[in-house]
Amino acid sequence: MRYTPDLKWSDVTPKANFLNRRQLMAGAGALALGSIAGPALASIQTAPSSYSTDEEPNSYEDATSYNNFYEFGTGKGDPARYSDNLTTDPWSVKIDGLVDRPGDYDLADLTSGVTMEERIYRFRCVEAWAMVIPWVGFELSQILSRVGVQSSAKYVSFETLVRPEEMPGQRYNTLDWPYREGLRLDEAMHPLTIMATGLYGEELPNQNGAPLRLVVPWKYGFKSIKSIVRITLTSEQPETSWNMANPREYGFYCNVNPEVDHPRWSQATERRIGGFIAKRQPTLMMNGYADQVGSLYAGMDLAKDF
Ligand SMILES: Nc1nc2c(c(=O)[nH]1)N[C@H]1C(S)=C(S)[C@@H](COP(=O)(O)O)O[C@H]1N2
Ligand SMILES: [Mo]
Repeated sequence: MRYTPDLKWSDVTPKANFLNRRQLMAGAGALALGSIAGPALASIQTAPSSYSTDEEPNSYEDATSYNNFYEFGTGKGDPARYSDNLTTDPWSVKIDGLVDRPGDYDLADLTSGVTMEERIYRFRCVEAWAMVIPWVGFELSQILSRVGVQSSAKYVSFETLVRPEEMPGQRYNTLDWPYREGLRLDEAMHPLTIMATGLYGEELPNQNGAPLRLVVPWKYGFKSIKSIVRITLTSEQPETSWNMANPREYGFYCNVNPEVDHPRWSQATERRIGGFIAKRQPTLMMNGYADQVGSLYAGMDLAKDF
């Protein structure tokens, strides 16, 4: 894990602002990046952030064909197979609750002017497999600061789109839709918490949560909610889909922790998805991000607050 807190993103790369294609086309960003035109639209120019892991990323194929996105079915191949019809443009995100400027924000407005970066994060599913993925996105704190979080806010909750016509998995009650997730405000404001709009320098494919999804690299994958349409600031701990479905197996925090097993299987080791590396390896505390985020949980009993 490479992490240098006093080294800013702008120090390691001269290209501080990376915009996705949607932003380029939206115009707001196009002015700032006037020299980028034509063929450059086909890919987003990025360089790894100082927050990135230096582990070898998985292939694009792994990251886009082996997914969890129950709105499209419960099989790992279902999201790639059944998400083609999802309309992600236009897209608007309702931001409400304890904020100064609540409203329905068009995605292009919401992301215009934010600093986009590429970050290579370890990603660890509760089912004990892991991948390393180069995400394109921005720190969630950037948009939270913009809408003005009120001092009474303690948590952030997120909801996924409900559109059974385009999300065939939502025709079944596998979960109580919408998919919901939540973070404590300090977790949400942490610089490792990003909203991703792309991966591998490309716009996010639908199966990975287009056009906007959360990525919280020290927590089990299910916290990283996809295709977000609502962000609510609350004073009470919000309900989360997996906790509602099975509170014994899924708590609110869901920090990757080799010492706290899932009731039905061990979390001590994990399997890296991809190619020939099928060997199990030890799970790292907080998925390898303990130095950065461990202090958020000082004094808490992580066996109780799992
Ligand atoms: N809306 C929604 N978000 C979701 C899920 C889901 O079923 N629905 N699955 C979660 C789980 S369990 C994991 S492991 C990750 C998988 O992200 P990926 O497919 O991009 O690797 O998405 C998370 N976000
Ligand atoms: Mo997961």
